[in-house]
Amino acid sequence: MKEEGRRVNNFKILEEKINKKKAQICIIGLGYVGLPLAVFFAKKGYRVYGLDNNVSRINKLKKGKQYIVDVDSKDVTTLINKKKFFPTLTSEVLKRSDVVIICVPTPLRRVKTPDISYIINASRTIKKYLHQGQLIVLESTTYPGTSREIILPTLKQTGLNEEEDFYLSFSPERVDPGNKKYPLNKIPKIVGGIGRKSTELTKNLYSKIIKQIHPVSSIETAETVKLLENTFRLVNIGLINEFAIVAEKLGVNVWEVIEGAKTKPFGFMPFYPGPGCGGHCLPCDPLYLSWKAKKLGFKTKMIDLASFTNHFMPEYVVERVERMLNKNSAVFNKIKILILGVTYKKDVKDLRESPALDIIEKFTQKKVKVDYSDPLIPYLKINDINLKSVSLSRSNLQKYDCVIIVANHSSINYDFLRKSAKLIFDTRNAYPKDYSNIVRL
Ligand code: SAJ
Repeated sequence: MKEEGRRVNNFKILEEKINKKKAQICIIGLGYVGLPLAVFFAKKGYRVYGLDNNVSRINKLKKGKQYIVDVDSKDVTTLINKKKFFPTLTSEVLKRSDVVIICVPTPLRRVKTPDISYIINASRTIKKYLHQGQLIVLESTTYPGTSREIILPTLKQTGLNEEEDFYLSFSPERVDPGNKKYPLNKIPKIVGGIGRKSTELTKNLYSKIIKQIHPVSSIETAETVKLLENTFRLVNIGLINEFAIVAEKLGVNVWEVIEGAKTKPFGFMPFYPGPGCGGHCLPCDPLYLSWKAKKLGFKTKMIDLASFTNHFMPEYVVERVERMLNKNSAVFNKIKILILGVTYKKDVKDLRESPALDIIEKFTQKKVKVDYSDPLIPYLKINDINLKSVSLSRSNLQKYDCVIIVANHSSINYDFLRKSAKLIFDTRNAYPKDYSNIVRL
């Protein structure tokens, strides 16, 4: 077939496969982003390969075990039995895949610089099997330029060309773990291709499972949209955390202040103070932007300042508790503390960057006896500290000089807790009303 003919054909062939649900899709990375995406496409009738290098994950999926809060393991089993979803460890499936969606982690290195090694490895694996008419989509949050500067050159080493032989787009994931109001298919999707055809094909693909698709003019624009979203959250969380510190000095209830400000029908969006900012996204993603900006000769300040403030909150929590207990003339290293809820946010079984871990470490460094209780986390290992979740019985609660609410899980019986604990430091406004034995952040 002539060069031109083949290239026009690639676009039409793939478009038709997508429309007829004949396109075979491979999702690389079956985490909180990749697994829900795989399930949605498979439920729509596509044949989906789930490629992950984590043996226990693949085994769990094959045994119908759940490990992602937003995915029902029964769905996975049904889709596997219907031969629509194939969890696999072997990258050979890429040979048969018309669409490849990369959903791998993009963490930070110890020195707080981007670690895109997972994206690089995925690109090299895809390159081995890259063929005519394939669409590659990156969903992992990363710095603007990653697709064009890292993925594209890797794929072009095959001698194939973008927009003719293969297609390449960025479409940021927007999953909010545990948010039942906004499942994946109800969250508008940003798509930006390396060229017009890539954007078109990606828009068509996602429109099969998501109502609202928002195409943008370039792949860098799509990468940057995502970073604006998370930087916006990080900076506002930093702002309200600093506000909480000032409010305490002013002797006003910051939660009441926020409720008051929320009555303004325009120009205000509520954020809430807390013991810190955890999760695998917000503490990390914005630093991808500040890193790239610095490379381009501009030192950002807001992101770094917000990160600093958020990272200070665990220390602030310890200092507040110290002050509270000193008032009761407790000798600090004789007291016992219970941390209630150790995950990075309520009702999500995830410890990554959780402020509770910093709080436990800081108390331990002060030689304070600290335990934790969390219905989602039976055991906890922090460096050489090994802890087991304490049950919330009245006799147990009575043993602690202070209970600190760090993750306000919905399953906790807060009325029982209030009536059983000597003193509660509530960092999440779990108790909107005042009680004599409860102090708020
Ligand atoms: N937090 C506060 N105050 C707030 C909001 C959050 O202290 O007002 C804390 C939380 O307790 C948590 C951390 O910040 O420790 C992050 O919480 P989050 O819900 O903002 O972040 P994630 O990582 O669970 O999910 C977010 C998504 N969240 C929302 O949009 C509500 C969204 O930004 C992304 O889809 C996702 O990160 C991602 O993957 O980037």
